[in-house]
Amino acid sequence: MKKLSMLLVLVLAAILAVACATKQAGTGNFPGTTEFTEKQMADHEKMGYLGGYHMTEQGVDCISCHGGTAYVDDSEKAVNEACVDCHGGYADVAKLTNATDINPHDSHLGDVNCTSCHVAHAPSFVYCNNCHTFDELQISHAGQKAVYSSVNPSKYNNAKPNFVIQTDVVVIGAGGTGMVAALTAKDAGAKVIILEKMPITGGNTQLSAGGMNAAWTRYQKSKNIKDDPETMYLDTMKGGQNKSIPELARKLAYESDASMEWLTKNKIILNNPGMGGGATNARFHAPEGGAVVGAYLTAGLKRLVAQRGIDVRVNSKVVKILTDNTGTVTGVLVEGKHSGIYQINASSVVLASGGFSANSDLVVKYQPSYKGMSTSNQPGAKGDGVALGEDAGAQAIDMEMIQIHPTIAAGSGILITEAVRGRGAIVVNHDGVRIMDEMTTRDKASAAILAQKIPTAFLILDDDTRARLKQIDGYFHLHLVHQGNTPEELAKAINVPADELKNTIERYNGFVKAGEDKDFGRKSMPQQIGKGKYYAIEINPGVHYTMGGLKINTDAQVIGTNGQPVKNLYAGGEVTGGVHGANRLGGNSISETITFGRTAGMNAAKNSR
Ligand code: MEZ
Repeated sequence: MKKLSMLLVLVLAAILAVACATKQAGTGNFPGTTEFTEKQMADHEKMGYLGGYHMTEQGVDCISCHGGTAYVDDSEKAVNEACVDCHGGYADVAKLTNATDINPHDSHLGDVNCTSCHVAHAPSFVYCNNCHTFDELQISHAGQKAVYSSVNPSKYNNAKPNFVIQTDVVVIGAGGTGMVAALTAKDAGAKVIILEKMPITGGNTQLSAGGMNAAWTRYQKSKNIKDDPETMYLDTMKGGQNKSIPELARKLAYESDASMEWLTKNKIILNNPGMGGGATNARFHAPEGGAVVGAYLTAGLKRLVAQRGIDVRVNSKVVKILTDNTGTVTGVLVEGKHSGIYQINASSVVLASGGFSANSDLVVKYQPSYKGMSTSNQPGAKGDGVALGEDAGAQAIDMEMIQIHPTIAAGSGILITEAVRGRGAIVVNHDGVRIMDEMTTRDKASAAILAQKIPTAFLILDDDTRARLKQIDGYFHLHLVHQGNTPEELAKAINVPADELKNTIERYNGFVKAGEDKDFGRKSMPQQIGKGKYYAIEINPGVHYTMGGLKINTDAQVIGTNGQPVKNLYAGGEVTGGVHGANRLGGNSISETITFGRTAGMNAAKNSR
């Protein structure tokens, strides 16, 4: 009997080893190249990787996680389904892990792949800490956090793809612009594949805080806010120091209401317009109650993408845009996490891969004085799209035009939305003195902070401002807010002179009452400061947005170095240059995402017919 069970164990072990080690033909488009020998699995256990732990400590075999073969697709769908089968979904796991008030299973990223953090055959890491600094978040089987590199297309000049597939439209990047482009192309009848190099979708759009600029919308009308596209266009030009390409800025403004209607039709409701920096009218639209826009918007877009059954591939990095000998784009080369290099032939390619704020080498190359600054961006914002586009013959413009946002929470990458100022906060320095018109443009607000002896400052607000903007609750949740029952108590909490802070608040309240800011000429002063408690958030400027990028025309066609459109290549969003000139207005990025995403998707689909 003992011998029989020994034999059974050996047979099972042999089956398991074969299952893990055999390179499978796979199904669908991915042959799958992941293979681990028994010895490697034992090493993974020794090195503390999750896969080895599951196998040796928990008795879980490869088949249970990999769904019957060693084949793993790049998006790791089957593996993630297996995680959820055993451990439950996000909501279930959130309940088990709410030991701290910051719960990564209940985050603005939504239901992302478990394997974004819990990695089986390499060290795990807390993905949130790419942007946050949550020292208290621990994860088992952890190692260093992942390092994301930028792409070098010329390295792939002679690369041989493992296999080739075909589609109508390839979209590079699954942030807001990419998802909008893909949805529009799909609705126009095209077969679409979205490629995303990161393990999660959402891109920078997911982190976007304040809102979307749009002029003369149904939501403004319902609140009797007067506005018009021409004023939005003029504000955009002025804010960008008149360096925008006028027809692109004009398109942004004149199509903004149609973009808002597109969102409304798709049940994404941004019905809360407020003031944004550099805007003449309240056109900075947030969701209900002033909730954070990015998480809400991307959740809606992800839902639509899933409903349409669009093929979204994460962990899939485009390493080269392919062209024929006339310079016409014919497709892309992809490096899949598991499938290796493969080729997609496509009639149209849309670049929607974002900017380069998270590529400090590139930022410093164009703006040496930004060395060492934090960024509000997700770690994948490396400027791959510009590198890929230039390699395919496109023209990059305005690369030195890089925006720093004045209010990044000090010591972190967390953006404190400018809507906090729009809803009533003021900015003081470490002497407790106001230093700017808080509603000025970002370049000027950042310069005012950087000119201080200590180059950080404090947003000062009260319970009234808090009540007007739901997302402020999030800053409390992240432990970013100091508080006091009086100005003096608050001054003590942030170590600024109490008399000065009290005088500053009283003086500002006098300006609000008189309707005139005698110190800085601030126009929009919604209310006095003094209801309920007093709050302060320490902030400093950080790299936020890259205005430069690939040149496009109003049809979202990418322009080549010869001044002509690169055939079959489209782009939208932060990967492009020319819409915002030297300085983008807050709220114009989401507007650009929807408007240019739709144009790129529509024209890419038409071109593929
Ligand atoms: O458009 C932005 O970058 C934006 C609105 C940021 C913010 O302050 O909320």
